[in-house]
Amino acid sequence: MTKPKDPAISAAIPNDDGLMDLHHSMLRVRLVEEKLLQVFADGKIPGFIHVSIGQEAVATGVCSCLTPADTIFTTHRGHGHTLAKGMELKPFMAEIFGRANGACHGNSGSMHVASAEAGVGGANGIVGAGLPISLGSAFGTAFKGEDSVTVVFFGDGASNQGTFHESLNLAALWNLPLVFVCENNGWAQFSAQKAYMKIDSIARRADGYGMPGVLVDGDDVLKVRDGMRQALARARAGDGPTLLECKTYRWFGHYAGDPQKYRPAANVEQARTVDCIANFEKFLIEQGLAGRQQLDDVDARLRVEIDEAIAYAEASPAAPKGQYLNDVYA
Ligand SMILES: Cc1ncc(C[n+]2csc(CCOP(=O)(O)OP(=O)(O)O)c2C)c(N)n1
Repeated sequence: MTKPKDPAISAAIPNDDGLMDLHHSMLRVRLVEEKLLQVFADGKIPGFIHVSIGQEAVATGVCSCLTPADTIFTTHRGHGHTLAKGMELKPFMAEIFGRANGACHGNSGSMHVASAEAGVGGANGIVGAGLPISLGSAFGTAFKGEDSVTVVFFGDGASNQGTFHESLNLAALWNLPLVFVCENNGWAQFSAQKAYMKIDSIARRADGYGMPGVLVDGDDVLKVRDGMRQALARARAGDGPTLLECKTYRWFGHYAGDPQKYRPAANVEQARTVDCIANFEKFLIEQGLAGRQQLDDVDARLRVEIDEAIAYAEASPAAPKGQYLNDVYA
């Protein structure tokens, strides 16, 4: 087994195969979303999509620490979280296309996709709505004595919703096995963070509710993993929730096709100088863990897998009208 060249890194990271998995997961999310942008522009996807390109280290860093029994809840910008948690690509893609063979029979589309098998409790188009739902999920597993953990992803904008504050308060009070992951990309729709909140770091808010608030570099997959591991250990030991803030950058607009007239071009350029995947590839090569050709091969295999998933989605029948109340839980 190849070891990282730097002995300090080698001691901290005993399993180099795990590192290649992290690369695979981040690159898969990026390539899937790049493809989604193309097919969306071609008018093949109903509704809106919101991509997380540039933010892949958060999804991968967090989800790589979880087991299939753990459950995540995500947002309108949730493709990466869903795939990194283990949802299969073909039913995912068919769902985004609104097809009957999709994971939710074409009823959910991009913004409400869910998969019980993969432990994806659901995306949500209502900002901040995942937080109280995750509270119920964590309460349920704790009540039944299971040792699984619930994780909820949300944005910096969502941290101003009442649901954020109510959920953190109750989760801390009840010592729930829950990790709150704030993916802070500096923007909420068309507003920069400093236009809607006075503080820089959302992690500081944890103190007000009696739980640890941890701020990590959300563009470094290994740092996200370190933060997540600590939060998970706390949750699994019955010590309660953690607020993990991952600072990252939004490379594209709020939604696919957003012309971003409200955003200075320099801000977009600056965001794109921070590339979690390119940085991680550099690290793998420098540490002697992968060669350029090997990484290019991963890229090529992923593109084949993605093309097959698109073909599967396009060949799937459209979701029949009139079925929309079939899977409603009441
Ligand atoms: C309750 C509610 N208010 C407003 C909106 C419109 N809206 C959709 S996404 C968004 C911004 C969310 O920002 P953030 O939570 O930071 O997530 P990001 O888009 O940056 O991932 C807003 C205001 C909504 N969908 N739901």
